[in-house]
This record gives sequence, structure tokens and C-alpha cells, in this order.
Amino acid sequence: MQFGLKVILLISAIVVVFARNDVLVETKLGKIRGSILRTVHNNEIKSFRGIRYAQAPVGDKRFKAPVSVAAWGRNILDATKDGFQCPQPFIEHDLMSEDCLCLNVYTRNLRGNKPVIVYIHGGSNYLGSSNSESDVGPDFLMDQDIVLVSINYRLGALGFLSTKTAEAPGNYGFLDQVMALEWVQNHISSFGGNPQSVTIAGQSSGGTAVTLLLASPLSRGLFHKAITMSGSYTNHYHLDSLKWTRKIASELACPLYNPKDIINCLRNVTWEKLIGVNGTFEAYGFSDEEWNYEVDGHFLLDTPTNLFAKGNFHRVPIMAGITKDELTYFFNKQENNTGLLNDISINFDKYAPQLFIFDRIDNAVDTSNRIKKFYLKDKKIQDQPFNNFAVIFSDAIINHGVHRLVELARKYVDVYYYRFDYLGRFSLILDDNDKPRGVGHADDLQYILGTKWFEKKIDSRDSEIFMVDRITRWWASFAKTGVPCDESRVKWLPSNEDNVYTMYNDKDIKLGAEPFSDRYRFWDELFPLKK
Ligand SMILES: *[C@@H]1O[C@H](CO)[C@@H](O)[C@H](O)[C@H]1NC(C)=O
Ligand SMILES: *[C@@H]1O[C@H](CO)[C@@H](O)[C@H](O)[C@H]1NC(C)=O
Ligand SMILES: CC(=O)N[C@H]1CO[C@H](CO)[C@@H](O)[C@@H]1O
Repeated sequence: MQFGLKVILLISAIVVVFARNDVLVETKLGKIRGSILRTVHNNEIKSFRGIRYAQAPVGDKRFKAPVSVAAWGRNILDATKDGFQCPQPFIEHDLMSEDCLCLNVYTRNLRGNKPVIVYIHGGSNYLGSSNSESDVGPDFLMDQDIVLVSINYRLGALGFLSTKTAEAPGNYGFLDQVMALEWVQNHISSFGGNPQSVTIAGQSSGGTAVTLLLASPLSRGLFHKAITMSGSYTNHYHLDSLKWTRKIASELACPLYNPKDIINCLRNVTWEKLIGVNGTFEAYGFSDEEWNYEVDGHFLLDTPTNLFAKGNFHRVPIMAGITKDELTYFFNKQENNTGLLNDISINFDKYAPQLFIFDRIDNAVDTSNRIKKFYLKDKKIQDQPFNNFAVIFSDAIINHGVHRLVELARKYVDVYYYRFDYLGRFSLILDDNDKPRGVGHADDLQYILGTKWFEKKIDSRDSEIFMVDRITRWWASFAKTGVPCDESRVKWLPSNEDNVYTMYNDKDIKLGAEPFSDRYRFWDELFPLKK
């Protein structure tokens, strides 16, 4: 009797615990167990983390397109914690695995037909993840009436290495993103999401990925709106993946020229070794862009700039913008390095092509000289404010690509263009007294994702919570209707064929003309569109 009672109490205790912390969802692939998290305004989030959407890309599957997963039968998949992060430098090895092609789903209600936002993380194509604690926290966006998905994709050499031949055509990380979007089409309705209303969003290299997905024939019909923050491949980048492939091959004592021999050798190297040669591709700590897209005739039929210029992209509403200071203050660590600055000043045309990513063009020397004249007025870097030099990184690596995206896309679709101007208490770029120096690259993310990079995570009583509420409302409204609205009286008008407007997002918001137009005119002339 007593024994029976104990069993009953034990069982009911288990049921209570189960009911409180766990949640089950049934998908076409099988059952998935998730857990409960909370939003910043204390709403409940049903979260399903670490769901594999593609098979482990290991062995013969390395350097190839991903392969989808099969149903797992009657077992319940445990999705109560984040999956492995894709191999990359700077994080603990036991948090990573090549078996990293997973995604996280967050929903408030398993029933419903809510707009879906799929977030693609940044990190220069070699860092970052969908991890709910370190990278893509759901607790701000999930106060809105949406379903959120964040995805992992292969990074670095594992994601983008290319021999420019069939042996290793490149783009694996982007093909992973396409497969994750296919998974969303097939399964998001089980989580209360509407597969007919999917918004892809990303920041930095995640934003550049969004622009590729806009232009790829493979992602047709997989999404319906797009948000890119501080990144667009409609820039002038001239990429040289063979150079990086050979560099990595030589550091691992692999063959250098025959694609088959290179790949056989690189398939036989552990991922730990591959990320160990992340290497000093660019030794001064300025920019670090090496792994990028390939025009492979499959994922991409032409460069993104040419595709957008011809109107060959998915005609969906776009939100695109930059932060006020982007990369301008990131390199101030070199501001007193007079030897280096003197050398760059005297030999500008030898440094500039690599620093500003045009080292494969024919007229690199002339291009360098024009940049020097425009930004430095032919004076030495060290004889003027350092930022006259530093701002070139902002324009070359981020700003002009976004400007060009707006210019090309607005002829066909509504583009909601913004500049994030709000200088909060926390920033990734601080001066000697730990005071924010400017509104830098990724500073806007602290109001959208609440990530670990910032000194403090904003809570519901924080004086800056208004910015979280404003941006997440814009995103949710855009995801739902294609138009970003909030409760303010300033209407955000789109840039279109007739007009260009920029929304300046500071403490107060205001709509105005495009910023930096003299600088953009200079880059437009430096890298003219193909006739
Ligand atoms: C590399 O090849 C050797 C010989 O075939 C094999 O013993 C070894 O396990 C392989 N290493 C990896 C990482 O695949
Ligand atoms: C460069 O020198 C100035 C003046 O001495 C100083 O204020 C600044 O902190 C230095 N910058 C760095 C990165 O050390
Ligand atoms: C040059 C460089 O950045 N090397 C780094 C490669 O990654 C390892 C960690 O995996 C770092 O320790 C190195 O500093």
C-alpha cells in the first residue's frame, strides 16, 4: 500500500517536472523534445535546440553539398540543448564537431500560422554559431508574435574551400543554408510557423549570405522577405579562393596543384588540424576576409552584383543598412604604430589591394592611388587623424556594398534602408577609459540578439530596453507584412525606383537622405557596374 502510494507520488512528481520544463512536438521526421526558456519580458518560449537538418559532413562528405536527414522512427529526439558548433578557431574543442549542421526553433505556441524569421549568424565565414547562449539569444525577438529559427552552417575551409573544379566547387556553407531553409519549408508548421511567410535575416557575413540567397536559383520560393545588416556581396570584392586553398594545403604538407590530390589529402586531415591553420592571412589585424562564395554555375550563376543589376534576384521586400561607424574604430590599435603607418603611406599601392580586397584586378596600382588621394589627400597617414585612414575599411568592406545593394534592388522591390546611430552604454569598441568610441560593426546586435560579446545583457528595466522593443517590433512587422512599423509617428518610407530614404535610428528616429553620398559616388566610379 505504502509502496504503491510512493510510486504514484513519484510518477506524479515526474509528470509535474516533465510538464514544467519539457515540451514535445511531433514532426514528419519524428517526435522532438524541447525545453522552456523565457523572454526578456518574461514570456514563455518553447525551444527546440540542436535539431540536425543535414547528415554529418564527414569523410567523403567533406567539401561536398549537404545530405538531408532521414526520419528517426519512434525515438524521441532530445532537443533540450544547443548542438555542436561548427569547427572554428578560438573556442573550446569539446563544444565543436564536424557534425554541426543543426538548427534551433523557438515558438510561443505550437499551434498557429506565425511569420518565421530565420537568422543566419555572422563571423567572416569562419566564426560564430546559432548557439542560444553565446550567439543568437531568442529572448528579445520572441517577445514578438513570430517563430524564430537560427541555423549553423559549415565555416572556414570546411565551408568554403574551393579548387574551382568539380573535386571541390566551394559554397558548402551556403548550400547548408539552403538545406536549412528547405527544412523550414517542410517542418515549421509543426511549430506554429507559416512556411509561406519566411524572412531570412543576417548580420555581417550572415548579411552577405542573405544577399547570395536573394540571388541564388536554389533558394527560389524558400523565403519571402530579407533583412541584411551590415553586409552585402554587391561589393567589389575580388576573391581568390585558390590562393587560400593552396596556402592551407601547403601548411598541412598536402599537394598544391592537382585538385584530386589536394582534396584527397585534405579529406584525410582532422578538423582540429584544419582550423589550426586559420593562419595569419592578413597579419596586421585589420581585415580578415578569405573564405567566400564561388560562381559555380549551380548555387550562383554570376556575381551577385551582375545578378542584382540585371534584376535576376528573388523579388521580395528587403531591409538593409549599416551602423554609423562600422569598422572605423576597430583598427585603432595600430594608431601609434608609426613604423607600419609610415610604410603603408609610402607603399600604399602595395598594401591597399589586400587590405581593401581588390588584389586580383588589373589596375590595382591606379585604384590604390585614387583611394589614397581621395581619403588621405596624399598626406601621410600618421600626419592626420587616424580615422581618415580607418574609414576606408568601413567603406570598402561594408558600406559601399550595402549602398550598391540598395541602388540595384530598389528598381525592382521596396528596400527599407537604415543607419543605426544609437550610441548606448555598451559597445564593442571602447576607448582607454572604457567609453564607447562610436557605433561600430555589430553594436546593433545587442538590441536584437543579446549576445555574450557585450559587457552586459539588457534586461526589461534597462534604460536601453526601448531600442530592443523598437527594433524587434520593426522586424516582426516586416516579417508579417513586408513593412516595418512601430508605434512612433515617423513613417519609414521605402527606397524604390523614385526615391531613396534612410531611416536614422538614434534615440529618436528620423527619415532622411542617404548618408556618405560623396564617398559612395567615389566608389561607384572606382568600381563601375558592367555595361
Ligand atoms: C589518413 O589516412 C591514413 C592512411 O590511410 C589513415 O590511417 C588515417 O586514419 C587517415 N586519417 C584521417 C584523419 O582520416
Ligand atoms: C596612442 O597614443 C595616444 C597619445 O599618447 C594615446 O592616447 C592612445 O591611447 C594611444 N593608442 C593606443 C592604441 O595605444
Ligand atoms: C594566426 C592565428 O590566428 N592562429 C590561431 C589559430 O587558431 C588557434 C586556435 O585554434 C589559435 O590559438 C591561433 O592563435
